[in-house]
Amino acid sequence: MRLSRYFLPVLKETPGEAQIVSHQLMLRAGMIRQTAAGIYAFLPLGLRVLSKIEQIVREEMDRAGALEVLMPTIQSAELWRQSGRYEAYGPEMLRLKDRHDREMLFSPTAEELFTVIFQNGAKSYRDLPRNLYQIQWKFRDETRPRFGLMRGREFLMKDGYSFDMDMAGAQHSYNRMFIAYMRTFARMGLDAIPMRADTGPIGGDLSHEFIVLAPTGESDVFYDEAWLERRDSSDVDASDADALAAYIETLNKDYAATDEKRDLDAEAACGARLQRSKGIEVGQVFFFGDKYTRAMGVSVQGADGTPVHPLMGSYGIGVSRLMGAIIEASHDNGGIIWPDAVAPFSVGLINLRADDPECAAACEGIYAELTAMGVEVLYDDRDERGGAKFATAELIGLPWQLVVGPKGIKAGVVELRRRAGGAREELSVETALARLTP
Ligand code: P5A
Repeated sequence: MRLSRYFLPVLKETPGEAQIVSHQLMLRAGMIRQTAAGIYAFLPLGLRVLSKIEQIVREEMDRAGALEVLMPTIQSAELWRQSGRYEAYGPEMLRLKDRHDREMLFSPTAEELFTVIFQNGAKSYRDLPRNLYQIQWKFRDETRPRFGLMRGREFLMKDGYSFDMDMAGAQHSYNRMFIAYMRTFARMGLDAIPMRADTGPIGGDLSHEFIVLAPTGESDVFYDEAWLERRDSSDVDASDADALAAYIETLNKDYAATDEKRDLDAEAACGARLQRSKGIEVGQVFFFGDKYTRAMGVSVQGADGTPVHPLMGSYGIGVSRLMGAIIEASHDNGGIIWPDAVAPFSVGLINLRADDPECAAACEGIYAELTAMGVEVLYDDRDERGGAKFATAELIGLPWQLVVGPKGIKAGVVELRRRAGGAREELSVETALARLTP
């Protein structure tokens, strides 16, 4: 992509409306714009990141055996009356009427809809277990939308729902999502700690929130610092139910809880290892048994012929919130530092002298070659001073900067810079290209 033809409205000044660094940087880097309180438009650079995050979530869900679907955002009030949540949800639910005066709503979550859709395709125990998910916009009329994408009113969520015949199966489904979440966040360069959590309007009695520690987070959290050393979940075999359960049990041996689930005895046992922090909730998993299947009269035929209400769990990831959380975790004074896995482009190619024919020709060659190799390049071909180009490159935070100047080109070298850490190297064009191609 050539920057001269891109849509990248960067801002020099920090917008006054933004209180936290991720919101400030997303506005300054031309990724998003607010269109109403808590509602955002995604511009090309922001959309690329959102799609990368989505894709990682999708790959890990698919790997864990979940099946992707897409449900409508607008749902009928009737559906929600069946579970009793239409009245219970309160003012956070955006309610609408169609031209026939029928009551509708913009989905804040989708337990009811997935429950009836599941019933549609599952009649007997042979049709279970199943796990269905979607990546879809949600609307919650939050009292205090704030911090940009962190607490929006319209936001992108991955929501998944599992259906099992018995407790052992349901626990295994929960565990599979648990481990898939650990992997998902790790791939994005985030340390997310699973913490015992309250269930709120979703219901049930077992729940974990996945929390990224950050001073700007909205949740108060308490944990044993031993947690910070537990990261690697790559070698557990998720298809082996007992091995997975044992792994999660050791994982949860150390104390970690949100405000509402504090356990003072467990905290005393942590002694000096107890930490208190703020955190960003990037995901939450719930087990609520037959709460919805029973309320909505959904059942399948068991092995002995009697009808059974399947046991359900639901699993959410804040896809758009993650964009903010990643920036909170990875930035410096100059701007964003994208982890490779979610970077909007991997290389920023910087032409220091767009008016120098030799320099421009070298850049065109490099651009063509990288593109042909499948490397995502944003080529700064604008007629601007080097200083302005460097400032933009730092701000938008692509993992690599490849700097091409007239002096270097005469000597046959270019400069390769790593955004994280700032290491610089002068290399021949060939070596630089070899470094950047997979
Ligand atoms: C789980 C999936 C649920 O809604 N039902 C379906 C369950 N869980 S949840 O915790 O309420 O939301 C899931 C994740 O969505 C993100 N999130 C938000 N992101 C941005 N703005 C908001 N206002 C917002 N509300 C929730 C969080 O990451 C949460 O973990």
